[in-house]
Amino acid sequence: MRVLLVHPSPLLYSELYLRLEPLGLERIATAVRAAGHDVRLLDLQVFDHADYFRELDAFAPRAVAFSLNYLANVPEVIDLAKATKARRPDVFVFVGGHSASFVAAELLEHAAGAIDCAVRGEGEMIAPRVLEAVGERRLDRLPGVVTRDGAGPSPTLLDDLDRYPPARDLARRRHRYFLGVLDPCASAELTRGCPWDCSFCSAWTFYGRSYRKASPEAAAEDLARIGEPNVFLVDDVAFIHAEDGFAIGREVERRGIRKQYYLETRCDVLLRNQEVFAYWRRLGLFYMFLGVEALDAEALKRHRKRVTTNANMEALQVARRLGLAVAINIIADPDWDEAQFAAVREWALTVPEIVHLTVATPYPGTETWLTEKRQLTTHDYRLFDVQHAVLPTRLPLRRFYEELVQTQAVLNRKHLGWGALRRYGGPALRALAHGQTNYLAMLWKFKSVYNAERQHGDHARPVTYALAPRRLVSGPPTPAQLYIHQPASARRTANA
Ligand code: B12
Ligand code: SF4
Repeated sequence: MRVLLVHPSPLLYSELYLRLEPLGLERIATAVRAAGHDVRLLDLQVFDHADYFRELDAFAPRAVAFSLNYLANVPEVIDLAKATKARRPDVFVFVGGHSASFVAAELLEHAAGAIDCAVRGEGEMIAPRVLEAVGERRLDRLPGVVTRDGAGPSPTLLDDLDRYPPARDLARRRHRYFLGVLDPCASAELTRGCPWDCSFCSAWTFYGRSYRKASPEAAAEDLARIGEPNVFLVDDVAFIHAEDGFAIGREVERRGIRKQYYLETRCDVLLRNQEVFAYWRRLGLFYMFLGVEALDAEALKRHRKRVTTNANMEALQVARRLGLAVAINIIADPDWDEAQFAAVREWALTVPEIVHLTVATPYPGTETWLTEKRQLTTHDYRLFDVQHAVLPTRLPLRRFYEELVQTQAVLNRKHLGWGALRRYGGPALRALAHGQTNYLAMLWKFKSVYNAERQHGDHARPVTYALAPRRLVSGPPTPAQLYIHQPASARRTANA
């Protein structure tokens, strides 16, 4: 069967700093190919809708699968599904991915028949089974599958991360993938899942707090296959267990793989496992993202970050000592006033790190979606991208965005424009010599992307598709309310 896998367009965030390959779809592609299908992949981050319709006509797929990791992409995917069915009624259309998993039933409602099924959970095991069942009634008896007629049992986790290495050969225009000065940049996954449970995050609810790892050999083999000189390691929290990081590192060293790496981790993990990060520094670790989230103890507690402000600051010192470029995130609450923004600005100016801001957003999949008492001010999917305020703001909305953008502008002043060129002129020129212009192009884009007027104006757009209203819970949420993949403990109780 001919199968077309589609990743939607970029959102605000990735218009500026980075653009990354659709790793989830590449892994699914391997599984679908293994089942004997003819697969193509189209990434709308680097192609446009006209390309999609051309591909639809030229390749004439029997099935089209959309990846929906981000809520803000929901309207685009629904409209593409409708246009697909209007143009080629026989095409089987299905969706899956992180956000699709949390709003599966409402996607089917919005699509009014244009989406044949939504798939909850990881895609590698189930996608081939969905294709096998196309046109049959048993579709909604498959694990994780939701149709307008019913839903199958809970999705099952992939038992072995080594099994379906990403089909990177399917991603065209790979030179468009980059991460700041790491231009071009590929992605790879060494581990999957997160055992923590921060209240604002949906990584743990998706994977049921499970944590799996690739074998050192398979992880190194995958890195060796990558043509690009730079790699984004997409793990939620890198090197939770130092011994695993060392084991992969030794395989990387043995094979003489030389790349520059970006990874994300927690401050307490960096503090605990400094040696493994120092080791990876020698292997090429260049750039690190640390989830700081808040500068005060009360907010850290509210986010259930399970880390102290002191540990966060110590971790920054360690990263500096290791000589790493570091980006951190701070969560801005819509309740912030001018003084709170000013305090973050002041702090951001005193530290060398790239300080990035997101807006506290209860979205489906997070615990706060079930527990945050403040009313949502909008249900427009497009605004659930952690760059818009979906809760009431203490400041007038327009003023809130002005403060937000002014605070993000510290980053612009320190790390973009001429300042960045002074610091990274060498790598930027080397990239340019290889025809890579993604990084250089981003350096002067800040004002067109982060713009108070534009962000404020986004709230006035007509809403065609709106998120279903929340059902708040009074006590702690149950596993059934929280998780896509049920945690092992909940599975044991259910089976007892
Ligand atoms: C890498 C990453 C990114 C990359 C994007 C890469 C890309 N091209 O897709 C970048 C850095 C750009 C990014 C940005 C953002 N991200 Co992000 N990101 C991740 C991260 C860390 C890993 C994703 C990944 O590659 N995983 C590995 C692959 C193999 O898994 P996967 O893509 O999820 O695919 C699997 C399943 O989802 C499923 N699947 C996927 N597609 C399909 C399709 C079908 C048909 C089927 C059946 C199954 C299926 O099967 C795949 C294989 O198992 C996740 C955390 C996580 N653990 O998922 C957050 C995460 C997805 N991001 C998140 C957020 C909030 C964001 C941002 C909005 C803001 C931010 N500050 O991070 C921005 C905006 C996004 C944008 N489009 O601009 C949230 C999602 C929130 C939500 N529900 O909308 C997550 C869960 C992080 C979190 N802690 O909450 N992100
Ligand atoms: S924010 Fe990080 S540590 Fe917290 S649950 Fe999400 S992935 Fe895990």
